Amino acid sequence: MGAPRLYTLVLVVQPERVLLGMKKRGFGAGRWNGFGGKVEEGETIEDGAKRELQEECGVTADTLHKAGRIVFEFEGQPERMDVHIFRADSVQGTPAESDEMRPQWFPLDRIPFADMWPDDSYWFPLLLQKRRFHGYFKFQGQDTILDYQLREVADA
Ligand code: 6U4
Repeated sequence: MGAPRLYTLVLVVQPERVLLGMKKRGFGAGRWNGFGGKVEEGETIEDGAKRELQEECGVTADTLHKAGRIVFEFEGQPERMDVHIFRADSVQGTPAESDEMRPQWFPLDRIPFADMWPDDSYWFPLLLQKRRFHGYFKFQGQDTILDYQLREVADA
């Protein structure tokens, strides 16, 4: 099995609310998620995260905080995803719909877990508590978690 491919995921979290985007096309379409995508050649992971946030919902983050790192494996698919997850506390600009995402703020007590990737229910509480984590999730299709590990770390 080769090295996993690098991806980013950014969650904008404010005291009462979190910004999620409805993925309109491609991988994970139909689910609410943070903003992110593949890290491109020649950019740092953090720069890739900021770029995707800007491209997908039109806002700019000055500072990203490392939140976690999760490797995803999909049964029968050779390429694993190494997703670097960041938290942004403040952003500049007003979230706007893009070709890929329809952004919406959700109150922290009404996060739409039923319409998100199933792994999010496991690690979102850690992210909201500003605790750092490393994880691994093995999926069958896009709905079934076959196996997982999740642990807190001192440095994500
Ligand atoms: P293209 O369409 O090739 O330009 P790109 O925007 O670079 O794609 P995309 O949208 O395929 O990448 O990236 C997938 C996004 O979904 C990344 O932000 C990581 C995220 N993601 C993948 N599996 C996930 C999972 N199980 N749980 C989760 N986010 C996941 O919360």
